[in-house]
Amino acid sequence: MKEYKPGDIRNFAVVGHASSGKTMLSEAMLACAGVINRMGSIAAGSTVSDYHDNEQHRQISVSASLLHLEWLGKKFNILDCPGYADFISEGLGALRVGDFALIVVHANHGVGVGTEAVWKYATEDGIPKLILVNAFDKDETDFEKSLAQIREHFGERVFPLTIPVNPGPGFNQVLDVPRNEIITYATDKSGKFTETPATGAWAERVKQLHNQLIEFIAESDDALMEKFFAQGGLSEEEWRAGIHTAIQKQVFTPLFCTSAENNIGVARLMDIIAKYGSSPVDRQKVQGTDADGKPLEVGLSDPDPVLYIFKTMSEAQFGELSFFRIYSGSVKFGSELYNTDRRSTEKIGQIYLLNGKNRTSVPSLSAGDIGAVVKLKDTHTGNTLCAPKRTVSLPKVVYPHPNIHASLRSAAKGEEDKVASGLAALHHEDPTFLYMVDSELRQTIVSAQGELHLEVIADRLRKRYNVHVDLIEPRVRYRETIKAKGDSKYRHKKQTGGAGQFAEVWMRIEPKPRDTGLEFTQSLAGQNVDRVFVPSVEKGVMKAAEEGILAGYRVVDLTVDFYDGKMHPVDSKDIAFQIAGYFAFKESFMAARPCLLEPIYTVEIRIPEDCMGKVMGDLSSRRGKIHGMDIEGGYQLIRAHVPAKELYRYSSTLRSLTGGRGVHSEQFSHYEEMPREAEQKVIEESKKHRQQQQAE
Ligand SMILES: Nc1nc2c(ncn2[C@@H]2O[C@H](COP(=O)(O)OP(=O)(O)OP(=O)(O)O)[C@@H](O)[C@H]2O)c(=O)[nH]1
Ligand SMILES: [Mg+2]
Repeated sequence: MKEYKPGDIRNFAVVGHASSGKTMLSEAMLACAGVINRMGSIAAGSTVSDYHDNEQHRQISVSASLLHLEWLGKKFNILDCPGYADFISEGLGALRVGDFALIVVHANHGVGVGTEAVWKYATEDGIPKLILVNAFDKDETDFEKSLAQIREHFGERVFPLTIPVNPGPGFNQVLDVPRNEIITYATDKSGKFTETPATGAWAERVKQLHNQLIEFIAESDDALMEKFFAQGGLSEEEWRAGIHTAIQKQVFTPLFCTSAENNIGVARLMDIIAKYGSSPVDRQKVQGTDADGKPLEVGLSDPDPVLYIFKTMSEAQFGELSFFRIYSGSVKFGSELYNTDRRSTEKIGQIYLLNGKNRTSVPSLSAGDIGAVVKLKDTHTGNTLCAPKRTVSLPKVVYPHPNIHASLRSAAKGEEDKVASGLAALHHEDPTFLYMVDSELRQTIVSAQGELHLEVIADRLRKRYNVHVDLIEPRVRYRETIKAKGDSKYRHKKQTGGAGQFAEVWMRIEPKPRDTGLEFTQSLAGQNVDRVFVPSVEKGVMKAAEEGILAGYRVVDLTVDFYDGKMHPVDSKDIAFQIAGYFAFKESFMAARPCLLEPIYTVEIRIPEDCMGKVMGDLSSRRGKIHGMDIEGGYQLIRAHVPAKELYRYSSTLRSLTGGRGVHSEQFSHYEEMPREAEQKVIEESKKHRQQQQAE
């Protein structure tokens, strides 16, 4: 395998809204470069990139795939990312290690939420963007309209380098602005093309665009600008030398037109990427921190290796694969590197170049390149690997919080350990998926980025770890409390068989303010009850409070006062007072106007203004109370308090109410008394639940 200098490497993430043609574009690039003889298709599940079962049967990308090829002597490392918002972590990792973003927009559907999101992320990562408008072979495309819409979103400096000449079915010609030519592509999907000079109206059009392009380029460099004014233009040599810098500085954002499906327009895009695209040399230095957390710069030409792990994945045929980008030094098979985040040493196993699932083993890779390594023992997504003598930690990608939750139910007994280790491994692989074992309600809550993400996680768990699980609605952590004072004089007496038991507990309870928990006191006077039984009574009370009395939820916000009782010289003992305390508490609780409290969440919702009506209507049907509204960057912000129960799968509802444009975050706020009807429902359900458990 050839070694590539950093300047000869093109690392880029192919990103964009769902189903815009990113995977087909990647496939077309592989065909152009001769990596594959013919293009596969999404329908047949035969693309190099979408090789996982769950991608093939859903016909969408679920994980980012690494592909590589050589074009005009340059090595392309392509990261084909999923467009579904649920799998945004894949795109975020790829954008972090890419030197530019290739943003794909579907010619029929235009800029979508997914397009805006990746634009924002690429901007935050400080990498240049190239836009590709795809599927010009479709009916009813309109180049001018697409361009105008894209400019509306991303600014007037979006500039077409190619324009479709004959859009619609049969589309195979584009006007090439830098070359002043019409390029005609072969219709056999080989990507081959012939060139002829533009004539007539096209010649006029291209001349005008050409001048505009040269102005952009001149703008990116003072020396070029001076020449531009002195000569009244730039020579071919001059503007070609300047185009790279102009793209780096984003003086303009190049736009291309293609039909990925038919491999039209792709080869010239690859030419431009090879000749003028960003390479690791354009980002020579990255900021990290040393062992003490002090800032430290990692330079491309530093001798010591520094690698960032942007993705890990467990594959049946490989085992655990860790994807990395090298920011300095090189990585060799058999060498040892230090994992700064885990504080452990890793031995580097086989290093691979990948094309989807096809791998080529290489002995080493050097600065600027991207590859994968197998069987690291304790390295996860977001970790930095470096030379043991110079520890570096590169900043981690910040992932969005999961906003959809479900409870994972084991359908078979005895699989708990397998489920637990599977969940831990899946979380390390995909940090946007979280899980929590809720010991109070004996459920495991899994949280993800969307419904589909949850399903994919459950699928992976079943297939990889061979367990039987399904997803159900989580139980809400209700609380029980009282609204009035109550009391009880409870006698526990057992005289049948064996040693007798006797205890009498007199108890008073009364409400306390919200969030103050349960307080146990004693105000015994006289000698009716020996003080040694106080802890016994307390134990009984606490047991009943833990178990719940009304509906099986923890009792809170009240004081219990054990003020008197009776005992028997022989039969009174610890267990007798525990039992009496337990029942005395239950009795006084039921006498004190008991009620349920429900958790209320603060929800922040961001939606386009035209969705206000629908979203507000839906919120009020969920018993939501609005307590703040703002306008921010053309979006409407709503802050509301919504009961936890009503938030189940809210993110899916919000997506469908807003065409995917609405997002929300939720955070626990406080407990509140429930409306009578809702309370009755919870009590009924808990009764049923208990009966079921008893029957089992
Ligand atoms: N007519 C036409 N169809 C296309 C073109 N590019 C992709 N498609 C089709 O559009 C659908 C989506 O294409 P993909 O390549 O999977 O799109 P994607 O952007 O990778 O999708 P996700 O990764 O799931 O977000 C598939 O049915 C493709 O065959 C194109 O240029 N023309
Ligand atoms: Mg795809």
